[in-house]
Amino acid sequence: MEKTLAIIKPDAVKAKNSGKIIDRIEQEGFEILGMKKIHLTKEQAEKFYAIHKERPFFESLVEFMTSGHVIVMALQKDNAIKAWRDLMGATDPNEAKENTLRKLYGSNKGENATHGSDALETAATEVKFFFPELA
Ligand code: FUP
Repeated sequence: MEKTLAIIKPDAVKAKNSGKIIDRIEQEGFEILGMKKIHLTKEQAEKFYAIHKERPFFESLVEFMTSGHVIVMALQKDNAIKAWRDLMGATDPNEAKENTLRKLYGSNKGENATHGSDALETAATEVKFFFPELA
């Protein structure tokens, strides 16, 4: 069984879409190993997204991710990393498939409702970042 890190981003929490997203996670057969609602500090967001440090959108990404509460979750399922990314849909909600979370609840490439780890190594790092007890 694989683990991945999922985040319900500030736009979706503010819009009161987190319940619907968590329901979908359970319906799709993920086990929620850990879950907490937190307000990221600037330092946490910068560290979490350090890989994007040189990208032009880094500053707005950090600002957005610290603009309100997020819900972070450690999810488990067979092929959890791909399964969660498939359920989220493409980064840009306008390009995401019908019925994916980003299509349903995202607004644009920045405010796109959810985050998911993109590979085994990043999933391990990201789960440990928020849930060291599960690593
Ligand atoms: P994803 O793995 O689908 O979350 O996409 P990326 O790793 O490419 O991007 C990570 C996050 O950076 C996105 F979720 C939102 C932000 N981003 C922007 O704000 N603008 C962009 O043009 C691309 C990404």
